[in-house]
Amino acid sequence: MRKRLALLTAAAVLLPTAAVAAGGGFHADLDPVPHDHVADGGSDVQGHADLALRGTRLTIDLRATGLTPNEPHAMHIHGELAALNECPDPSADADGDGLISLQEAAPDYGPIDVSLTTSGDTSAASGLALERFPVADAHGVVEYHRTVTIPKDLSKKLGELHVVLHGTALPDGDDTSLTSLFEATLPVACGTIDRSGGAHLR
Ligand SMILES: [Cu+2]
Repeated sequence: MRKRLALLTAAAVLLPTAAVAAGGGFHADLDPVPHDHVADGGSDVQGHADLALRGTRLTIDLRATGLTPNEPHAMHIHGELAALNECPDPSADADGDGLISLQEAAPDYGPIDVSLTTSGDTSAASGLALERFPVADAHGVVEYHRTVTIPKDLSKKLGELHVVLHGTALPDGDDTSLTSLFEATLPVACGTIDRSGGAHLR
């Protein structure tokens, strides 16, 4: 009996290490994608995502502020090995309009891998399913919690990918709602997914 108890204790001590090997905890600090502040109406989206991976089950806890209130915001995990897999810097503004568009940012952070929708499909096919993305509250805050299944090859690369939030109402007449696909897809915040320390595991 005493021997079994000792084994159980040893297993409990070893478990956190095993969890790291099989997946583990990740996080991403979401910072504004650098736009010209006149061009984007002073968008300043910041946030944080905790990601817990167990096999191919990924639990995402995300909170972001500064989003266009009462509007849906597309959120994705982006990246591929062929892309640079970094958040875009001001040099990504190829056409010089002061905004880094979806197309201009793609070479930096790569294509959509996971769509952080609130229900249903989470593949790249749902990348623009705005009716299933979280809607910012009246204060521009999005809180998101969901566990999704991701492709196995992606689960192995999670620590090389990015979380990107999209959508801002530009100061162009109707500056309180997303009136075009350009506005709905404009990347507003990006964060590198990094492996968390053991303290973040749960
Ligand atoms: Cu995206």
